[in-house]
Amino acid sequence: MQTLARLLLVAAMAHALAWAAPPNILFIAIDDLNDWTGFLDGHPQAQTPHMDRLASKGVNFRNAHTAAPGCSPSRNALLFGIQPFHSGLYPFYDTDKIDAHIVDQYTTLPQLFNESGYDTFASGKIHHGTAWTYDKDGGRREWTEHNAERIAGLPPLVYEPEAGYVQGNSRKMAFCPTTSPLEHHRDYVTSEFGVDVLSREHQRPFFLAVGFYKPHLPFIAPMRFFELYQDGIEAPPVKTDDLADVPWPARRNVRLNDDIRYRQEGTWEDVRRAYLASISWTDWNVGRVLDALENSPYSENTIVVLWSDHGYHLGEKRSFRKFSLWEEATHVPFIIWDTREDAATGRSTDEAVSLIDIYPTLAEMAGLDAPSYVDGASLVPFLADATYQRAEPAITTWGRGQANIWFAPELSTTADSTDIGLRKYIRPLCGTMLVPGHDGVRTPRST
Ligand SMILES: [Ca+2]
Repeated sequence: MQTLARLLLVAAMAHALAWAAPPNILFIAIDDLNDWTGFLDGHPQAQTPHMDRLASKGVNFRNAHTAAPGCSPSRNALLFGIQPFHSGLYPFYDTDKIDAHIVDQYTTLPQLFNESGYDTFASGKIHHGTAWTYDKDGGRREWTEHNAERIAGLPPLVYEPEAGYVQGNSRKMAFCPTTSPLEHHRDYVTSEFGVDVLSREHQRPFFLAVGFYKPHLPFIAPMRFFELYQDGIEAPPVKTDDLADVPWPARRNVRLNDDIRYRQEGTWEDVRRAYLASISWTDWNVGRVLDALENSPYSENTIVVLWSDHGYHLGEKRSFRKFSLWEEATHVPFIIWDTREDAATGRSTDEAVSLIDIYPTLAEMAGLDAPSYVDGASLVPFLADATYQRAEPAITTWGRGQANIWFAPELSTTADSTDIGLRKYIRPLCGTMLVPGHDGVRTPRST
């Protein structure tokens, strides 16, 4: 008994130490994943058991929106911690192509952790562009270790076009299985890197970023993930007169040229099947990393955050891709699981939040001071109480002067917005931000 008591005491002390130590961060980035997941109910056939498991353990932000519905502006906003309308980073920039005088004034999220005593690891797509990192002159850096060389050295994947659909000989516009070994897929290499880092003994807290390329185009995945979707694929409801009552400013978001080809060729089902297969492939890779975390010594002192950089239309609102201010393109999966909690079970919120909130949230959770310019609001209150309500809306910007303001559902259902399939407004900002609570429904918390 004495031995048992001592063991229990040691275990209790270890638990207390785990709480006292800076938390590790597992930062899971996904490219172009909309709400077609089990935990967001965006498509009835979507199979995402691993992400669903994560959602069941953490807080599922069901009404989360990107800062901008394109890879580059979304990731720049999230990683630099600043809204496009404050930084000017509206368009598509490869991260290493942005003028230094613009971004050198900012500190990226991984840089903040690296400069605060963390070892920082990355694999796959975190920033947008061929540069893997944003390191400033003078020795400031983001990553202690980046897995770039392994990914750059991979052989081209072999497609099986007859088992899907490919536009011509395009490598990008392909919607079919691959026959290459798993090890040739970039996302497999990234999940493998995540497993490797989590299996190491770390002397310092770590920030591990795994960035999955799928389900971004081409919609390709190993055959086994296509086999999950052999039945007919349910099409999302698309009204034939869906755009008839959409105001002109909003019609600028429509990309009919994207839509026509698939309608004429009758290939929407192939495209949607391939998208779902790519999602399940991503989910499988996410699962590998989550399993490694849960089987590691870091399973009770790590904060997991999973996000996608924006959504995807897949035919809704007569559009194929992203690049719009409609919910199909702005709504994203977003989960935070703090493994330090003893009883984290299945909480979710419908409050509108933004991926711009990640920076201040992770900084606060790790006890770090975010730079004063950082936009967004910490989501820590939601982690303590998922029924928390806040005044701040989520703002999605697409190009200068265009934005959508997202509120919690109870604040945003007007007859007009419901009729046109928008739950909120699209209106030009004209250089002036709309004030939270501008509709008079709710007063900003700060006043
Ligand atoms: Ca993207």
